[in-house]
Amino acid sequence: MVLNLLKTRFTVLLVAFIAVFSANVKAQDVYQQYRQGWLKKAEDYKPRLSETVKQPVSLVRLEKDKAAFQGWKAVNTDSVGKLYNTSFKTQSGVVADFGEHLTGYFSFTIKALKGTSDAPVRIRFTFGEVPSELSVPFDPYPGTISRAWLQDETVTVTEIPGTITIPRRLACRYVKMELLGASPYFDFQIANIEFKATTSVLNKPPLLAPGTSSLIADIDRVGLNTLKECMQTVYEDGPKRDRRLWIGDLYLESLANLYSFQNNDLTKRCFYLLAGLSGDDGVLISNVFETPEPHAQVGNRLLDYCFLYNVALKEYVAATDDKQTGLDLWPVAKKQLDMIRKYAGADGMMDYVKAGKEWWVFFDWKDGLDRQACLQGLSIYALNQTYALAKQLGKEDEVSDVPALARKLKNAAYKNLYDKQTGLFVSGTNKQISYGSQAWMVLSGVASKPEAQIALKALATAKDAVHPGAPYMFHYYVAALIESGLKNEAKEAVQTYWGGMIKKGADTFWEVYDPNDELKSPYNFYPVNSYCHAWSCTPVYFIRKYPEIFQR
Ligand code: RAM
Repeated sequence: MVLNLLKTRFTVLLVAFIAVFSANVKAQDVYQQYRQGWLKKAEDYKPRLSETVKQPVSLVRLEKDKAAFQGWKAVNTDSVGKLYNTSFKTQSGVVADFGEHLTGYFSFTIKALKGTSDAPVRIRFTFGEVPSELSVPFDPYPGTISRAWLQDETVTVTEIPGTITIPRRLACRYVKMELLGASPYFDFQIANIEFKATTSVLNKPPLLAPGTSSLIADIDRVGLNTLKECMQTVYEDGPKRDRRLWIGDLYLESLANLYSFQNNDLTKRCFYLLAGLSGDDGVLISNVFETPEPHAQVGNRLLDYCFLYNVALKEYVAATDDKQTGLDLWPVAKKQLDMIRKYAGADGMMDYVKAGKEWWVFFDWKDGLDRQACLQGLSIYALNQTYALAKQLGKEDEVSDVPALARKLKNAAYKNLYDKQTGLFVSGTNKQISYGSQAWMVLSGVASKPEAQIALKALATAKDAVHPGAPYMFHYYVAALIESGLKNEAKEAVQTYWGGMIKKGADTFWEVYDPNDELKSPYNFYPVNSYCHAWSCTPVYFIRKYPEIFQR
């Protein structure tokens, strides 16, 4: 009897414990009540892709040329008819040029020319965004990211005639075709190759002002191409690589989109998707994939990107007045500020060393860049921008500590990072001078306008100043020039940097571009760089937002 009573008590306790425990497990998801709704909205705003069938425009030969980008150029040789009308056995290694960057699906048709097909045919196709991808051997592969990003695909055709579509989505302008195996007892030809190109861009952007220089018009056109190619069912970072949504890339793409294609539903989708796939602790994950099920790259937490989500959301709400989206996602924006509160020291300086140990603090692909000033500046910027968003949404009372915190960080930055002697901002224990530090000290408002102008101008002659490593950082440098009123310098910087890519033959802008080192790669192998990269599209934003600077 006593035993029975004890047993019953134990069972009741166990059930109660399990109930409390599972409630706690669920309570750990800070967005539990919103998450499914956000993912549903992300799905609702998923765009339909437009499809256009494209044919190659010519055959080209790849030639070594010291003057060409990365040492390789494509020279027109024949019309595509030559490929179609001649035995493929005599043409192994031929390269077709589609004349423009395309993202989508590649198919080809094979037909017998002579005899009966008695064995399979094997062809290796290599797809390249730039000529070097078709010229530099991929193996032995020295890269630090997957070899499989490189777009070489071997196809074995067992039935002839036949039309085959390569299942993998590809991004390229050029395709090289090499014969790896064929029977000596029959002959065949490639009868047709084509590309089904996809994008979610449907609109044409407004025309530039009639007086716009041809260089600026070219930069705008190539920027629009870059953006269009990256706008698939999310804002991808690059259609060749990494083919996914990163917060930093989304920020710059959504700005460019606001002033061009105005596909605001895509922006909305991306905000909801990132929110829906954030961690249970409410912190955003830097990048997400759409298939086979939407999921995040678990564990990839990038501190600056969390802050930029807020900035991007604020810009979007301000430009579209879509307060509903702002309100839906306000809990996410509010939550990201916790990381600023966490690392802000009593002296008003962000503990960048600790943050760097616990997070990926990115800002640029640049070895040796000291990120203290960048992090301090972006933190101030994100606080102020999030407060502006709160004001738009009538939520100021929920972040009432923010203006004082922003002021504190700003005063501390001025006190600790400004060198009055040189007029430049320094970063870290070695007092490093960099473009990034000046840019973020200007954008955050730590520098007054005259100080900003002095700092940005002083960079040109500063010994050992760390230059931007990628167009991503260059964006913030140009934004700082504009912010400080250095309009001519801003125009000059866009013309020199992005115009430099145009002069080297870019038809889409690149992930990495160092004018002094064309072979630079964050992945130790430049053919795996992305040559149509979202964050490089931002001249579109600058040119169109500031016509008085760029369209005169
Ligand atoms: C690379 C991509 C992407 C960028 C991240 C940080 O994988 O270039 O665009 O956002 O790094």
